[in-house]
Amino acid sequence: GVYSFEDSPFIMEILTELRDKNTDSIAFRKGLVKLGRYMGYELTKTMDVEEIEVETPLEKTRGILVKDRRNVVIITVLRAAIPLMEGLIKVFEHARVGIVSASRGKAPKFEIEMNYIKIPTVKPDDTVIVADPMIATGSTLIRVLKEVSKYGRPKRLIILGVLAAPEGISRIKEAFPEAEIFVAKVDRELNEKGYILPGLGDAGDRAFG
Ligand code: HSX
Repeated sequence: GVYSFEDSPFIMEILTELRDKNTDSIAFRKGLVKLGRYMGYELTKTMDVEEIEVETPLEKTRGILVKDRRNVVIITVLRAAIPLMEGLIKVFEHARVGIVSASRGKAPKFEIEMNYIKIPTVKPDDTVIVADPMIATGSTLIRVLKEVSKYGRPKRLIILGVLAAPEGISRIKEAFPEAEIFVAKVDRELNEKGYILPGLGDAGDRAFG
């Protein structure tokens, strides 16, 4: 399924700041880091937990361990996902991290070029989180997911983005039905250049200049 965080006022406020064309790159990067952290926190609510016993200085009591939090692989799609990853790592501090570069060519073909791929082995109890702020046509992520699937089959395959266009979501769901897509918001549409509307512009340019 697709999960959006439209019912979270704080996440929506950060998204609003990212959309604002007057937000400079310092604030834009900080906003992406925050979204990584808070959306990562929301993700933990969907993870398996284990009941454990804990000893306080006074007595024994029961506690929990978010088991899946320890088995996370984050795949960072250069370059806009770097700040998002930084935020995610604050929640998933044990994460192994894969880095891939993928850039989309111009309309109408939108061909994807991948020059750098470094992905750790994916184990059966891993949760793979592929981070890319913008899911427009979905071509980038489909290409990345094809690559990631060569490294092993995870327990869960999660895509974490900020904005997605409906077109991109349906293409990804068709190619990878097992993928769970988490985005701050699903936006209205794509324009003919493949930009999300209303969107926030080019996330890489806005974050890094
Ligand atoms: C932007 O374009 C994003 O960060 C993604 O990597 C990509 C999304 O476009 P698409 O492949 O979904 O159309 O640079």
